[in-house]
Amino acid sequence: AKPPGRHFHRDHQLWTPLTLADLEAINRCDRSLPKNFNFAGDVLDEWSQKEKTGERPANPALWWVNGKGDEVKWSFRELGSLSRKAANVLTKPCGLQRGDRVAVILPRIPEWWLVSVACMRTGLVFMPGTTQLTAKDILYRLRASKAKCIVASEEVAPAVESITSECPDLKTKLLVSPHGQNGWLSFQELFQSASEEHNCVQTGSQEPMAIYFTSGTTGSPKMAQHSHSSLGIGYTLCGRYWLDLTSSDIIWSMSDPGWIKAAIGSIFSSWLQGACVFVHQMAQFDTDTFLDTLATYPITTLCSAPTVYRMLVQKDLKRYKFKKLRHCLTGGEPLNPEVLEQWKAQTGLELYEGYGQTEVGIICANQKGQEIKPGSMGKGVLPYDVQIIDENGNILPPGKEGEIALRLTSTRPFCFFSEYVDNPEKTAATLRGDFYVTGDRGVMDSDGYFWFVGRADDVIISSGYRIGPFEVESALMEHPAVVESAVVSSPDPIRGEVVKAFVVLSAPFKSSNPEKLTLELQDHVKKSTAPYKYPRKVEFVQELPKTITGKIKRNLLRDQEWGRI
Ligand code: BCO
Repeated sequence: AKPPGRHFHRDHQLWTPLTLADLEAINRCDRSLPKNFNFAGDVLDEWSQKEKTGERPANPALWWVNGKGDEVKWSFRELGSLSRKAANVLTKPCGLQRGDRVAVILPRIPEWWLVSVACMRTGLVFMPGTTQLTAKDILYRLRASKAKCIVASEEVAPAVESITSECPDLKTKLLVSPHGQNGWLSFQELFQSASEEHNCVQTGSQEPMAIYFTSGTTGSPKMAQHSHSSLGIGYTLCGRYWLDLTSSDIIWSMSDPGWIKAAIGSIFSSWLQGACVFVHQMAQFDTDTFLDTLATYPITTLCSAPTVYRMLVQKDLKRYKFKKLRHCLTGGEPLNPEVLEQWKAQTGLELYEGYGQTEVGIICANQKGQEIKPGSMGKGVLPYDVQIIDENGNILPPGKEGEIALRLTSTRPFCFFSEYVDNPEKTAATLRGDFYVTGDRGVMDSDGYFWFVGRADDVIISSGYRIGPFEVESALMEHPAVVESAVVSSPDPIRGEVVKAFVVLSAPFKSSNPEKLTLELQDHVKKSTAPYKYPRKVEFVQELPKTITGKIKRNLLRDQEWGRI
């Protein structure tokens, strides 16, 4: 039961730091949320204190390499002072104020961590995006969010430049690069002269902290907004029991900084436990470099998409001796049991799958110490009550397929996203009776293990990316060869599923060479929207199957692809 009206220091004058046990108690619903919470002030600065008093091992907070001999190692104390400098850059020369939204589109460079923590310190709402975003994607994000500032790297700057005039709310462009550019403030230059003195803002626990864009079946991506506590406190149990981290560990979670998985693995879960976050900035993903990294650095914990493990088990893993690796995790898409078995046979290590969503974080996991059932994504994790429900919101018994859902108590769980910004209809559509519906279908067995079946809608989960068919169809429609198209998932041995486009050609292109036209369309999509969404398979058809009202039957095409009809 919750202790009645238990409040922490910010509501009284007494200052007692929140301990990890306090944060765990909040996650177990044994304590109420504090009125105020700030991850930078309440967690990172506490680890900095523990470093000072010798209560934390001499393990960096951030360890970054780029494979070209460059290396950065920061303690929590250094991360503290550098992120305070970055906070002063954002508030002083950039003129940003608490609550302003900041788009952050950077590759895996140390500055991404500095800017993210600086946003927390100043109460700015950060909106990470992958560097694969095109000018059109960035324009949509800046306009939809009315972002005041964009922080970008050199490779993204030209795309931003091309659309800036269409973004009236954008006041500041901050470039992270050793070279200056007209119309941009230089992060490096301003950082040099910024003060290390900064008072962390006492943000409210439920105050907005971050926005992630998520794709659905229809329309453009939605803005899922998270609060300081949903991200900053909500991953305490995940870090301890799924990632099995302590302050002596070094975790390599290799998601691109644009995805919430990077925030989970490379900020919140890891730093809540005081672990070291390891980052390898690879120019391009490459299995040899990946394996060499595990053999070179004392990484204890690895978290990567199933696609990466599917690529790795193609190699002769016995040739590699991993320096310190002891715990491996995966999530973002379903893991095939064969890959788990192959990984275990070759490395002697288990693979602990977790399942979650940008909106609600980790929902199910194979936690350390729990028996793994290959092919299952584990059991529901606290504070969630995970159930399988039918279309009317009734709980289904074990063994029955239905929609994976989270039972809601009288208040919205604190670790939930707060809303889809400016989209009350889509926010409301996630609720069915007493449940939040994930949009994924699954089965729970009699031991309480969950098994993923597939999406309830048309969203495609490929290589760990969630891809909305509408976005790909819209990109294809811009090409003169395309009269209409239907985009569905298709099986793939490495990527789990890939994007397949069924295309009806316009008259002038009907006699084109199909291979050449396929490449042209793929190239076109890569330029129009983030390249990871491009259709890896294209089939030209005379017409698309439709309902009597003219709606394209994507489900029919998908079932055909998966051999279900
Ligand atoms: O495979 P291709 O070469 O044909 O195409 C690739 C790239 O070459 C291409 N591309 C990239 N930038 C380009 C470009 N083409 C033209 N111009 C550019 N500027 O586009 C394709 C991109 O595909 P990719 O990203 O899958 O690349 P890659 O190298 O095959 O990487 C493989 C993975 C596995 C490393 C990558 O797919 C990956 O990181 N996947 C994981 C995604 C992830 O982290 N998802 C988590 C989402 S958050 C979540 O699930 C919530 C959980 C609580």
